[in-house]
Amino acid sequence: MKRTIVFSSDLDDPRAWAEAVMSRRPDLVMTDWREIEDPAAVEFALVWKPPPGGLGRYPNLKGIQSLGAGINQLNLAELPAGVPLARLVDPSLTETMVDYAVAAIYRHFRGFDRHERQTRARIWAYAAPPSKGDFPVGVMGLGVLGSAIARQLHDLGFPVTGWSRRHHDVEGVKSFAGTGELPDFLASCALVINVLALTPETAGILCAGAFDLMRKGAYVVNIGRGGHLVEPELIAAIEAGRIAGATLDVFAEEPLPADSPIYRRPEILVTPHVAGGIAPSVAALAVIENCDRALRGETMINAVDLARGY
Ligand code: NDP
Ligand code: OXD
Repeated sequence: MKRTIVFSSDLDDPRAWAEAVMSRRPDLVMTDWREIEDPAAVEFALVWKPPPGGLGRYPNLKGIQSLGAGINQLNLAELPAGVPLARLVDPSLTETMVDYAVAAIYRHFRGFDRHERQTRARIWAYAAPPSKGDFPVGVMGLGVLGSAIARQLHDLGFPVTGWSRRHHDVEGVKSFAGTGELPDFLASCALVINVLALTPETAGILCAGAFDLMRKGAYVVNIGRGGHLVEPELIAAIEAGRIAGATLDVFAEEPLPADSPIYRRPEILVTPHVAGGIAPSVAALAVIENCDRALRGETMINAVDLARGY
């Protein structure tokens, strides 16, 4: 008998996912939520966001796999009680996040953001190329993605620091941890890139108080979640000259509304939540592994600790 996985996402391609999973495992059937005929047959869910009405409509659900590394797109309070949730850790996602981080950081480091504005204004302003040694980068969050980004930046020759809940041992990266060490971490960076998990403790962490602690003229890159950033306080810090510019991939409201003041700041580059990408053909392996585990009643890999929030 085939075991049924329900698929639900308004961003990802259901056919590509069904092909990636079912070509490897003919004993599994992955079906878009709109085409499920018997909700009681569904035992596993692969979701970016749950279908309308929620996942409670599947009485025999044994596991939920997020279609992202983060889980904040899901309303945890509305998930069926007692059904375990796992987040996605996948090499294709890590690679795209590292690439995005490096591209965004180099753009600020080499002043391409400034040169773009000068180009439009027909200004020729020579400035000697900066030295990496004078451009320490701080990575907020040294989890799966943050440590991969920090490692890559170190290999490229940037001085790198990292901040997380606990200390982490990443080669060449000075690790800070906890709220007590946050001020020293922030003061150490010419650019801060955020890739924290969003929890009640980290919500709003990129705020006026944090910008005041950073070096004058520092840059901010946010690829974590929109809820980490207090958007009006970033705009105020840019207007005051404290923060020189920002690259933002995630927003409190997505899509970012067309009348958002963020669009009016030339120092801010907006990308539409594209930092990380998941290749179904690669990530299907992790999904199948977790499906098997959930169906056997075993703990899924990268299971979310709901009490901790990530
Ligand atoms: P991990 O769970 O591996 O890492 C989360 C990090 O957050 C850990 O380092 C953790 O600390 C830290 N953290 C959590 N709470 C606190 C706290 N209170 N104080 C300090 N640090 C804290 O997740 P990933 O690295 O896989 O993903 C990180 C986030 O990136 C996701 O949650 C998601 O929101 C975002 N993301 C965005 C994408 C995009 O396209 N923009 C794509 C993919 C992910 P510790 O290590 O000590 O536990
Ligand atoms: C994720 C994301 O969490 O794409 O994976 O935001």
